[in-house]
Amino acid sequence: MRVYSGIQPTGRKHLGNYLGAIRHYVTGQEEARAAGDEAIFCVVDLHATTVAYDPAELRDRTYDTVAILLAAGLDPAASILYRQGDVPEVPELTWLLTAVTAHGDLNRMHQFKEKSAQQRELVSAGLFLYPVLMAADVLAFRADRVPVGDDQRQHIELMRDIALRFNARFGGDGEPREILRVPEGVYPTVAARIMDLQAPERKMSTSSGSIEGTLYLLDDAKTTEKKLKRAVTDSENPPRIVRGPEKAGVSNLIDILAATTDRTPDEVEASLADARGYGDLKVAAADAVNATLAPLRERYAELRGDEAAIEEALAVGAEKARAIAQPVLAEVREAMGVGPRG
Ligand code: AQP
Repeated sequence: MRVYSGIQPTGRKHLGNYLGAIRHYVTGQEEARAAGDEAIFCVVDLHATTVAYDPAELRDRTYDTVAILLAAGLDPAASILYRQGDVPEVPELTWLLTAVTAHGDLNRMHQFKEKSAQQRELVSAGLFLYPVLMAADVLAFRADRVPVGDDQRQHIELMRDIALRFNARFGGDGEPREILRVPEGVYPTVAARIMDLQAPERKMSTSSGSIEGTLYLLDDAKTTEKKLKRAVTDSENPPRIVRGPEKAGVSNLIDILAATTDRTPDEVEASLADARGYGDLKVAAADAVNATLAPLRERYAELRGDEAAIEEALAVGAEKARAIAQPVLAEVREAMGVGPRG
């Protein structure tokens, strides 16, 4: 059972990234370890080049992101942690997979529509091909399970279609051979989509949110508390601490509190049934978020300064990753008739 996931080294990582993805990486690492396997995690620097970016900053953000993953509990001795740009098999596979990717499918991707609308100077071809690069990331490792937040569902479905279409087209006659494994997305049951605190109808996001609406993992405890206390709720009188379609802000705070205290949203609602108002929910959420993130914040401060150690961990990861991806790529090339006969 192989677990795989990737994260962009863009911007500052936020609570949505943590609750929707990073903390499940750690669980995935432990599940894989128990099954005698290594989970694989990637910092996807090539994905980050698909929108306007600053090259020097990309390297810094890559170190920031690796340090966050390590601080959250990823162990490079137990898992494979690598930087996407260090594994050239992946961009090569991306190109090969474009042969079985429909242009129309890429055109339908929500993320492409949203992000292309945000670009001021250039909508790059890379942004359009982003989902194929993401498919290659996972398919190069024959991963079974991909822990991601809810916003990635469409990309995962496309990745599955690409794998199925590849096997059908190049897996031989009769019952097609599974050259590429068809992976499954694994989505959190609570907090799969954390919303912006100031605009709770929109997801918390690196590129499109406001600073006030985004809880950065490395915000200090006071800032976290301030942002949560100012979170948009609603004007229901008397206030009701329950989830509902008309209560996006309150629902989001309930989800955050549930995920950071390992309870269900129903349990959180029950525990606050006698609360005087939304202030109680906000204070409880701030305390829980700060308690959850305190060890990560502390550990990050210890790790981030040593870039040589981070590079060393990434080099080990890249070597292990390439050893897995190379035979997969060789099989893909052979099946597609690319290069010399194998
Ligand atoms: N709001 C969210 N709630 C739950 N999960 C989320 N994820 C992202 N936002 C939320 C999950 O985080 C993982 C990493 O996502 P990424 O590689 O796209 O990193 P990012 O660029 O920092 O993520 P953003 O904020 O989503 O950036 P924008 O909005 O700029 O694209 C993924 O598993 C994702 O599902």
